[in-house]
Order: sequence, then C-alpha cells, then structure tokens
Amino acid sequence: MSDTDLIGALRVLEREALAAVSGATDEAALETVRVTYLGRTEGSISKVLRGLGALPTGARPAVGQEANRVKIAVSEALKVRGLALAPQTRGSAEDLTLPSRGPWRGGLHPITQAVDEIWHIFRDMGFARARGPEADTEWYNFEALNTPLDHPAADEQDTLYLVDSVLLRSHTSPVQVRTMEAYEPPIRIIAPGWVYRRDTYDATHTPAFMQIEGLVVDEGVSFVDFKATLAEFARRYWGPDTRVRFRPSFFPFTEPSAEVDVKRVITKPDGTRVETDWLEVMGAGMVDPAVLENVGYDSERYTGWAFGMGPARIAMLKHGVDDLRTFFENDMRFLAQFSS
Ligand code: 2NL
Repeated sequence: MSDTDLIGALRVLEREALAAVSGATDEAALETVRVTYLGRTEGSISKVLRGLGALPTGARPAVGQEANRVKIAVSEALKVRGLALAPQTRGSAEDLTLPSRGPWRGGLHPITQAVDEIWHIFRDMGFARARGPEADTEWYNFEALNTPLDHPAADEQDTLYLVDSVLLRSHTSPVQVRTMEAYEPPIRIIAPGWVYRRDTYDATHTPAFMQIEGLVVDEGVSFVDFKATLAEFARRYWGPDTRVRFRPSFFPFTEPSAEVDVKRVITKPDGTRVETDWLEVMGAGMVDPAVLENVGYDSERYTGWAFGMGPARIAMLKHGVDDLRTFFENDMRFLAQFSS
C-alpha cells in the first residue's frame, strides 16, 4: 500500500472509531471499542503503527505522524466518553445545600434533667428544696435515722469513711435530719444531691450517685397523705393513666415502709396503647417515731412520711438505657441525644 493510501485508510479508521466511541452506551461496550482500534496486538490502529517499519524510509514520517494523531484523537475520545459513562459519584464532599449544623449550645445531663423534673413537681405541690454537707457524721447518716452502727448498712464494707466517725453520706437523709433540727414543723422538703457508697462500678451501680429524698412532718399527717401525694407525683411525672402500687418493705427509719411501683401506659407509634410491667421507682414510708424523737420533735404530736429515689434509675427507665455507666462516660454522641 502506498503512503497516501495508508493515510486515507487511517482517516477511515479514525471516523469509524470515533463513531463507535459515541455509540457506546456503557463502559463494557466502550472497552470493546478500545480493544478493536487500540488493542496492543489486534487493534487496527496499532497494527498500522506496528507496520511502519516495513515502509520505505521516505514514507515513514508522514504515515507515522498521521497514525499517532489518529491514535491520540481516538484515545482522547475514549477518555471523555469513559468519564460520561462512569458510575455517578457525588460531585463534591460538601453538599452546600444542607442546612448548617448551628452552634453547639450544650445541654443538661439526663440525670440533671430528671432531678429538675422531679423536684419541680414537688415544688409545685408546696415543697422547699433543702441542702446539706456531703461529708457528715455517723450520727446524722445513721444513728439519728434509727440505724445502729452495727447495722449492716453502717458497715465499712458499704460506707466510705473519711476519718473516725466522719463519712461521705450514703443517702441524703442527713439533710432532712439537719433541717428538722433547725426548724419546727410543718416540714415539706425535697433534698436532692450526691451520695456515696462502696459499690463496684457496673451496669447498675456507681460509687457516687444522685438521690432525691422527700420529707413531710406536721400535725395530723397520715398514711393517706403519704399515698395520695406520691400517687399524684407519679401521675404528673409518668402521665395521668399511671397506676401506682405500694408493696410492704423495710427501712430502719420508716414504719410502715413500702416500695412504690408504677405501671405506665405507653402509646406505640401505631397509636395503640399498652401497659408496661410494674416498675419499682422508690422506697418510702411513715417516719419512725424514734427518728422524730432524735431531732427533738414530740412524736405524740407530729407524724410524717418520707421517700427516697434514684434519678439515674428514673432516667434509665425513661430513656430505655440499660447500662448506668453510659451516663458517666461523657461520650457526647450519647449525651447529645438528651438535649434539644
Ligand atoms: C430508697 C429508700 C428512703 C427515706 C428514704 C427518710 C428520711 C428521714 C426519715 C425517714 Cl429524715 N425516712 N428517708 C425513707 C424511706 C425510703 O429511701 O430506696 N431510696 C433509693
């Protein structure tokens, strides 16, 4: 073949190849086109390039130049078509149409939220908030509360002693004892705060935890006031259809004593209403007359009732959290779920 015939044949190949590239509708078809024209051994353009050596020396430059131009033109067309047929990935890492995240405003810890909600319900029923020291004496933590020091609760196994008879309070009851010492009845107080016990850190225990206790003392305070006020609290906190059950129990500082259970009504996403199991939410009872006498009250004249509950347990039940430790590990991805 003469050099001009060869150049003409190359241009025909170029037109065919470019038409085949535009006609390819997926990446596999495009690859077939590439192999047909530019494949290393069988590609028709490659064959022309390989045949250059057999041409007379004078014809080589012109044919070689044209063959190279065609090869580049077809390669470029393959590249452009390849991009158009490639699976669509996102145009850029940032989607500028998304709303901004907004500033992180912080929020109250879920246990703090529970403490506030519980305390506010009692505040609305006429209770005041009381505070006291976290380090206190055996008298205020145990003996004034009708708990002798040889009682298992006072054991060094369970209580964190600081020096001699000074300890970290194991419940907030010493706050109520100090309040009763300082004021005459009527007493209606809520005492929330940190308390400390020698517990192993696990899914249901932390050595430091929040407690909320309540205390009412006055003339004529009865078991009816006790049950009605706690039932009213339960309906305000868990909803008006909540059922409340008092089970006999024992605490050294109350007689009679009770565990309080609630049965909640939950509305499922499909609108149906179901009752939960009975859930234990607090311990409570009528204040033992010995406790009233220990603070100098006349137990013939005054009666009272008291309760204690753990807001962490209340928060676990409310949010469906099954491991207490997640509340204390401060993983913001967990905690941020509880603030709006
Ligand atoms: C529980 C039980 C309770 C009290 C705490 C109390 C305080 C005084 C007098 C009488 Cl000053 N009682 N507090 C009474 C009953 C139960 O807590 O299970 N807490 C998590």
